[in-house]
Amino acid sequence: MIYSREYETMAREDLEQLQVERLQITLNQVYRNVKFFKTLFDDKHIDISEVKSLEDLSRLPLTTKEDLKHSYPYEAFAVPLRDIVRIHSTSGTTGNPIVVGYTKNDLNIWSSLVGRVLSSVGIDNNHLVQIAFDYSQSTGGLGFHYGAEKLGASVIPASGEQILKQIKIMKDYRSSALISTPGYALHIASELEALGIDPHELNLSIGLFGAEPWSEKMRSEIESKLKIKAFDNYGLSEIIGPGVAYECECRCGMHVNEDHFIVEVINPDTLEVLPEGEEGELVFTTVTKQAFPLIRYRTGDISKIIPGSCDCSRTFRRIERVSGRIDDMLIIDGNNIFPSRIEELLFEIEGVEPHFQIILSREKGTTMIELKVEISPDFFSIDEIRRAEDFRKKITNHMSTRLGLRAKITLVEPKSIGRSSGGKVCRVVDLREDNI
Ligand code: DLL
Repeated sequence: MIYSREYETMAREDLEQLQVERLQITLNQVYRNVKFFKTLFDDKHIDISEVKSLEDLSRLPLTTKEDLKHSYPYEAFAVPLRDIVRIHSTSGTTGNPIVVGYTKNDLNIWSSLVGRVLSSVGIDNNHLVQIAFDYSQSTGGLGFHYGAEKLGASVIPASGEQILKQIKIMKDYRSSALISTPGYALHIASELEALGIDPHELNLSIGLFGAEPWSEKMRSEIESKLKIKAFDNYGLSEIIGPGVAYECECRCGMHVNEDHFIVEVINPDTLEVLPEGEEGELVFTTVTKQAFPLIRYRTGDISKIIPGSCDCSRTFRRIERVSGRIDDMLIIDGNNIFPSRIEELLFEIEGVEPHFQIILSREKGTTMIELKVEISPDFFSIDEIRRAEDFRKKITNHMSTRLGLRAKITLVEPKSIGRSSGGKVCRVVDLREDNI
């Protein structure tokens, strides 16, 4: 089903004209209202009135996560705080998060864009939609909630619930669609198996998954274990949250909501714009956002624009499933974690050597995290086991309270974590077979 047929199937020429007009408005808005963009454009001698076509976009400077962190909390907002009605933030970045604001109009657009995502996989007002995304600062829970309500679906906000409660809700309320990370869907599947519940006893038919990388292999596994059809969707908080790109029933790439976001793919080293079909880093420019507009934002996500058109009749271009990151950001159950942040936190604890290793594996669909930490030889005598246990708990608490990272902490002897010939510790060992 096509939610906004007028836009989603617009002739390319008209769409591109609309993009240029909206881009020009956005450029004026950021130049006038966001000090960061004014300084950036002035420093690079950019005259925004000379941006007259989509090709001109590539002459504008790129924006990075790092740039936005310096605008903490509200410096990058393009409207006064009195016009902001919702605030979310990113997780996992070093130091301060990136705070993203929404005006009433932004929220309206956001829920329509999520409405498109849901409609494209067949969700409508006959569906009972169980949302298992976090409803707090991250954008997944509330983003999908408002989109599903806008469609008139019956929404079950189930995010905070334990897995057994999720399953009880799924069974008793007869949920027909599950919205979560793909990892969580696998976790539910394993738990159903353990409980001896046949998925045919459920009413579930559609799964809409995103917020973390997954593979075709994982899609097949989820589909066969839950007896559903599973779809991918992509988004990031800085751009809007979920609602940036979505699979349709053809499942051959994700359509970008191009009337609101201009997509480019760049070579992350040379920063050159790449042609369709070539893999590189996704870059987005928002063209309708009021509170938090972004120009040429580097996502760090690797993908490509798929050439050609789609059988579904949508004219929005498609991006391929995200195949990885250009940086070392880890996505664990939908949460973004940078190893550099773990390092920073470990340094705050006296007795920790600057060498650690993160080991990721999957158990019953859930990501298990082990953090191996080398301890200083001067810090423990051989008999101090109790002290070592307290120390382990201290690291466990530090990671959990400061980063939300629930990891098994293993203390290891100095120099016991493998080094490369250059002496570098391999920071991440990812044993999750289906993770890309
Ligand atoms: O993950 C927004 C979202 C929520 C999208 C629910 C889809 C569903 P952030 O927490 O800011 O926002 O994380 C954004 O997650 O840059 C990607 O690296 C990764 N990501 C999101 N969707 C996908 C996907 C939300 N379908 C970061 N496949 C992005 C692979 C994804 N990676």
